[in-house]
Amino acid sequence: MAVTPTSAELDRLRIEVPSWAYGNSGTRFRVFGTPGTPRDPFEKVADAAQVHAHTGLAPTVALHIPWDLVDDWGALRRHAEDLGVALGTINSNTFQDDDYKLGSLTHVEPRIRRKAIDHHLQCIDVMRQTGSRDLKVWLADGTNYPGQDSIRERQDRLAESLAEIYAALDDDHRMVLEYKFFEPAFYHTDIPDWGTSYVHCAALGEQAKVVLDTGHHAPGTNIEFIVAQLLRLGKLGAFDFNSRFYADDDLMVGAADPFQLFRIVVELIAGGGYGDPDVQLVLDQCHNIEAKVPGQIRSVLNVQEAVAKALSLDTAALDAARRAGDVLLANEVLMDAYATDVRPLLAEHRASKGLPEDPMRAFLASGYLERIAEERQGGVQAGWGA
Ligand code: PSV
Ligand code: MN
Ligand code: MN
Repeated sequence: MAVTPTSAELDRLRIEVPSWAYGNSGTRFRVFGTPGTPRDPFEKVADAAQVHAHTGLAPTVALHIPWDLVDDWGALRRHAEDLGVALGTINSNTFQDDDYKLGSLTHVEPRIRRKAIDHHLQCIDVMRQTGSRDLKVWLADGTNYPGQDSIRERQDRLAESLAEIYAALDDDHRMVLEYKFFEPAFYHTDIPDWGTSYVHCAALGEQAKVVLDTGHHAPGTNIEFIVAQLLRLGKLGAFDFNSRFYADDDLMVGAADPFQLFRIVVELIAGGGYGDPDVQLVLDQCHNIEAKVPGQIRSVLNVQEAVAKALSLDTAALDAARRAGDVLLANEVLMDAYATDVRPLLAEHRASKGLPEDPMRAFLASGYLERIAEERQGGVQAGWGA
């Protein structure tokens, strides 16, 4: 009962990859090194370009400031373009500085808020040079103990700080505001959920949108509901894709729960967000034990499979079943799409675009990993603790 997605429909998929996925990462127990780890942002972009070259799905690379600071943004931009990709979202960072121990944009001290706001203004300046549209704000702000600070006053300070940053955006820029229900703060976080992010974005204006990171919810949360609601409100600006078993695990998207990913994409399509450049799909992952470029290739292919399955949904049959109140049939139509083996179709689709039918095998056979292991000595950690 499934339908076959068209080539044009499949072609609308674009996934941004994060520069930090190519650096070494780990847990607080250990960071394992990987041979060939990039030593600078240029090498991270080169690795990201491999993902796009083999999949045709990942044309932009998100950067993190200050992890990816360079002297010459024009040179990094040209380097990316020469390799067939572009620089994408600029992520701010107010979580690795002692000054931010008790907060950044929400901090009780004006001096610290000023510093955090200025950092975001610096990021906006970087965006002008990289040609980036989106400033992504994720804050580690929050408290660990009841009574530690005023939840209400922190919201007011947050609103004020965000307004100053928002006012500095160019007309073609956006601010995308991420929420997370815990960690590193454990009692409360200042933007714990989509509702809080939405409230701030709505107050800021049209250029502010919510970021939904799939790993930032309590277990059991119905994420596709949030997708449907934010699309309905015109406020879903971006996804950070990854998957989790327990907390914010940042594992490969589609690895822990491919059915959840499918359900999310079904709502994305139903709400008109699929293929809409205003709903940016981004990976936010770390590859602690697996090779990084193949990990990214697997991830974008997992998203592509979920999209192809969701595009296989017979929406007319689903609609008819829903109107008839036929619960079992509606569920069956949905599950038919999920059960469709889209791999042959996707292999054919890739071949028609001059891409390898099996991007993973093609990349592994290319010799790239061996070459970077030989050429790059002393790669750095992906920012965490660096
Ligand atoms: C921390 O939870 C985090 O994973 C957020 O999801 C950000 O998007 C990311 O780090 C990069 O700053
Ligand atoms: Mn994220
Ligand atoms: Mn996260």
